[in-house]
Amino acid sequence: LQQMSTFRSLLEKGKVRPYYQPQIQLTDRRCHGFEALARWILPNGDLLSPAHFPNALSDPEAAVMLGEHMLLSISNDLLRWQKANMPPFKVSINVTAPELRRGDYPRKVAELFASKGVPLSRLTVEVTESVLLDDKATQVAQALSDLRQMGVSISLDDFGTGFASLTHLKTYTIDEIKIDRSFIAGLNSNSDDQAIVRATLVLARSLRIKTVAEGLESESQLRFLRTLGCDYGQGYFFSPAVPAAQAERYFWASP
Ligand code: G
Ligand code: G
Ligand code: MN
Ligand code: NA
Repeated sequence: LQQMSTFRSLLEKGKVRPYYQPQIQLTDRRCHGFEALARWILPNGDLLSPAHFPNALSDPEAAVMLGEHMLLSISNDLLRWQKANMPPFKVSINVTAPELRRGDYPRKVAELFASKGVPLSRLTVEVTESVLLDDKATQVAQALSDLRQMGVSISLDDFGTGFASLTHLKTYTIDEIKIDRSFIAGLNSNSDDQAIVRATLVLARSLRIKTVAEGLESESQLRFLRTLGCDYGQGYFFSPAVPAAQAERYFWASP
């Protein structure tokens, strides 16, 4: 309980912020959008990823708090970018099962974006397959379906590492899959990884699902993925996640 109120005050003090990692269209290297990644800014200026937040992703209550905080911050950034006449690029947010289980998530997202005057088509919700396999899978599926009807895009994160990926592509209406970085890492050396990535891209294209390669770190990975028709790339080769102001500069500097 004490830890929860500590986490809440951390969020309220603005110590946790979305950082934005660019997603680049591989054909022309244009900036297509950004994935928002939570960063805890420590007193000495160091950044902590949620993987190291105490409880943030394992405790349902903390996950809900983090999600609300991220969504509010992202909507504020989107509004500011809209006022600065930036083109309507997309922003992705990572969403967990506890948030989607609650039933009121789509309505809350809709109300927040309506209050800012930001269209819901600016937002992509990233879920992992484990979210789809939640105990309350029916509620989760309903929430995703409602979000999509409202104009939010749905992205399947860490694709290929979970269970029954192909069933999910059939059951849910998915706009995008993110090929897990473990497959991208081996692209230039491992023929199994090449085969998996190639097959995933063919499958996605025939289902008219967009593809993002995660963890893109080299020019040779970029060439391989572009040749095979992968739509977007995200990784240190382009940029790590950066603060909102730097993301804005990155966007304007991109082709
Ligand atoms: O950048 P990286 O170290 O942040 O991310 C570590 C893990 O934390 C990844 O699995 C990423 O999806 C997740 N993550 C990053 N930001 C958020 C967030 O705002 N909400 C949730 N639920 N997960 C996040
Ligand atoms: O699980 P998810 O894909 O949402 O989280 C993204 C994670 O990948 C974050 O921890 C982010 O910092 C990390 N990441 C982003 N780009 C790269 C990259 O090029 N290489 C590696 N190794 N990790 C990356
Ligand atoms: Mn993600
Ligand atoms: Na991922």
